[in-house]
Amino acid sequence: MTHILLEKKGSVAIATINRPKALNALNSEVLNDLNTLVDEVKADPGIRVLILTGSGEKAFVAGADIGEMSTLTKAEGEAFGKKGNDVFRKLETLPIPVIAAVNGYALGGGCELSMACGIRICAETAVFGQPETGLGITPGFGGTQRLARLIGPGMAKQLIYSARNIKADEALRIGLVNAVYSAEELLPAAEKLAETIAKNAPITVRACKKAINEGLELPMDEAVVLEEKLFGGCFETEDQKEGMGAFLEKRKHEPYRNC
Ligand code: DAK
Repeated sequence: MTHILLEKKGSVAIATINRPKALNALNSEVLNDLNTLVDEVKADPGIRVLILTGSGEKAFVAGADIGEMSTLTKAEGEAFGKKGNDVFRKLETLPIPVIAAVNGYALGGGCELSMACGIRICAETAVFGQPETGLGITPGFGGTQRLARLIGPGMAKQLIYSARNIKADEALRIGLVNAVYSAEELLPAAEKLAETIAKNAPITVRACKKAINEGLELPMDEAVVLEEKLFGGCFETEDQKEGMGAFLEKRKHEPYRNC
């Protein structure tokens, strides 16, 4: 990968989008690297949680690359949108949890990328927004869909139609992020959260992600059936036996082994 740095700390992987001169804007190369990243993380059974952040002090991702997009034809624009949507969907459906540590601007495709991660926390300096209507385009990497699902259609419409950027405190108030930290505390907080998640039984954490993501797309009667199946699937795993056995024996469980 040319524009993504990948570091492993125990069972937590930290991926940093590293194109600071363009505020980590998403060009085709970065999208290709994101695709490779998801493949690599998925293929590594030792990784239980992925953190995604941006390099430098200013930006998480300042959007899709406006220079690259400016000359696209209609057909090329559609293909660029598909490329972004495919890789964001792949990230969203990665079986393990993904935490976006938003360290600065998360505009356009950057806000959309953070929303494809299941959990968002940010620095006080973070700025979110979907500025596309001010550029003569619509949000093209899932923004109209994920923002409306996350913060409700009324607030999503206001932000998208107005192309207004919002700061971290407003993002917290409307539920776009779960927590705000000082810039220095952001990554340690993301790592602490990731380590807490990584200590729990991995099979069940993955099952919970699948249940929430897929269940939200289903009518409730079908969603609870999905939950029942995933719940049933946890039984007879080594980790379920150890977790419940430890409780009954009044001892701390051994580290979960992902089996
Ligand atoms: N693309 C390319 N380069 C960018 C960029 C971007 N999105 N954002 C920043 N840069 C570059 C700047 O051009 C500048 O490069 P040099 O001039 O130094 O070579 C460098 O990063 C530093 O930026 P600034 O000098 O502008 O830094 P400031 O601190 O003054 O301002 C800023 C920071 C984030 C407020 C400003 O850079 C800015 O407004 N950036 C653009 C933000 C933006 O509008 N983002 C949304 C992009 S649109 C679709 C597919 C995808 C999408 C839509 C449709 N389909 C195919 C349907 C997605 C669209 C978007 O994401």
